[in-house]
Amino acid sequence: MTSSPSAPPSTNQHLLSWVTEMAQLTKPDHIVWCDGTEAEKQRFTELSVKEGILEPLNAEKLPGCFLHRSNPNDVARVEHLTFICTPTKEEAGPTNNWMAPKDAYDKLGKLFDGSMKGRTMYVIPYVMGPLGSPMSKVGVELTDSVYVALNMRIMTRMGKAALDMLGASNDFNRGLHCTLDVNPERRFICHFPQDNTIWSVGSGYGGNVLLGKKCLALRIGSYLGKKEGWLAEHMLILGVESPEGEMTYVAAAFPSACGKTNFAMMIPPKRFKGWKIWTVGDDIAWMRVGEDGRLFAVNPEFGYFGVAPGTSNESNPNAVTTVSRDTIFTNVAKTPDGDVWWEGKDGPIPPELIDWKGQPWSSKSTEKAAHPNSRFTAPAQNNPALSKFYDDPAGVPISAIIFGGRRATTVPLVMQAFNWLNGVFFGSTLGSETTAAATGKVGVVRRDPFAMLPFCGYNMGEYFQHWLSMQSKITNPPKIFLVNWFRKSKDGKFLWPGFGENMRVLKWIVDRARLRVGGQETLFGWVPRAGDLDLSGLNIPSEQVDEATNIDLAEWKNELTSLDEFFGTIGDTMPKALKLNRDLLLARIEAVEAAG
Ligand code: TSX
Ligand code: MN
Repeated sequence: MTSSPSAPPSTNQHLLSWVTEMAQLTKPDHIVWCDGTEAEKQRFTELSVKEGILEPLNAEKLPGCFLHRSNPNDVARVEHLTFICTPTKEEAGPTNNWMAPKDAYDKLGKLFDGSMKGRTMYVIPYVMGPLGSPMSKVGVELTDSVYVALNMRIMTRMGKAALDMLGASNDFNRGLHCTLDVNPERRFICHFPQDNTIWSVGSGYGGNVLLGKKCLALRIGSYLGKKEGWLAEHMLILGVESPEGEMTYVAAAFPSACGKTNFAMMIPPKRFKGWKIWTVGDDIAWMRVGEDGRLFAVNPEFGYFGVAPGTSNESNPNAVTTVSRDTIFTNVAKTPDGDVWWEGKDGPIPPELIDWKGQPWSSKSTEKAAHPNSRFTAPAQNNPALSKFYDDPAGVPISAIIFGGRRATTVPLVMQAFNWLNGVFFGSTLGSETTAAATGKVGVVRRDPFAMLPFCGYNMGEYFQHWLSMQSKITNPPKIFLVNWFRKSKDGKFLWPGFGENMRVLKWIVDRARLRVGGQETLFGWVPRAGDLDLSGLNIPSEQVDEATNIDLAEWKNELTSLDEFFGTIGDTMPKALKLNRDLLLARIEAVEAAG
């Protein structure tokens, strides 16, 4: 027999028998084992173009880039169809949808039965995390989507390397995905933490089908982290290099639409000549305690699955370079000469486009040309600011953890937690204010603790407790900070310029973590005193910075009322220490008020 790409390249009996079992269920016509080679990428790409799954783009402007349009009913993650399937409902907790494992296997099993008839099953072995790292995990995704195979090739270490790492072990995540007919009525994303298994049906969209990312690296990962004593977090990782070559690593959690990718790839302003930001990751951090008691982080991913709209040379030049080659664009608009376009891209708005649905679009159109959740899938190696340690099996030592939200009021530009408890409290309070477009109600805070509400694979109160409990293991802990780039003046203008200017805040954070800059104690944390933040060369009035950094006790009193309500929704697993911390802050505000 000649060697064929479809012959199983593995002798792992656990893997082979599971693939056979899943093939008996889904009944594909063909099975293709992915090896991760360049030749395979070529084949998959040609097939995708032939089948209309990918559209070639202008090879001169965007070498190696392609456009995919998803079904218009399938453009985002579906939280209401995402389930944590633990033996008891309590394990999933009140913030997750729950299905009993047997019910979920039965229900989805019926949908999977014969679902790949006439189709090809791709077997995608992949590693989340650097090869050879004790923190890395192997997954295998079975899918009927060649688009998934091509995306997984960018987002993970995919193919032979994963089979080599797995060896004869039974320790791998079992992922099964079938696109079906992309009917929202038959769309489910089910996680079985106890079985290290993920079943996804009825969607072709990234977050629902690239099972290594949100499903494994966060939902299953967080469950394993709790069980095994580490942290799987929705955090970027970056290195700050000083002109003297000193490196400081920070991890940062922000809810969606706060500019995590922009922050991870930030370019410092002119004033910070010689300073450099290096990207380790833009979305997910796996962190464990090292032998020296510090927290070490790896980025489990190998690429960026980022939101396209708003990406420009103004907001993120490194991302613009990153997506200029070997990138898959999903649901963006296309120019007549085969370039891509989205709202918030540089330059004039093209007069005519093909919109994300494939329809002609003109600048008179009232509809958006690119879908607001349109994406790029791009290799990390394309990023000019990629840290040389992004692939280091040991990870990078984290000196500071930053939590951030999108808040028009209350939360100051930056504040350092007094201690670990206070820092975990910051994380538990994260949230974003809703904009009129989203709900019609402006200024309502939607809580997203640790930016993990949609991604925690178990009970949120127990997750908070896990964070509190990690303190005893991390004998050399990072300092914890809360930031807010989005505070507004009374007349609704952003007070802080943000973007590259965030370097000024980051420098204070680095210097605080290294115990070499001052701060002022407030009721809620340490804040920079006048002169502690380097504002040289920044062309904004000092009163505006004062307003951005101000702490208003009346606003905080409202905040604590809102938090009491939110903590109540977590149920009886809500750690008492966090509730008491909230009560303590209220008591201290009331004492200040009583003193007049
Ligand atoms: O990503 C953002 N960051 C972090 C950058 C490192 N965004 C975009 C958020 C949507 C994804 C920001 N938007 C940031 C920010 O720091 N700040 C703002 C708010 C803002 C918007 C426009 C201006 C200023 C602030 N424009 C001018 O001041 C001219
Ligand atoms: Mn994310």
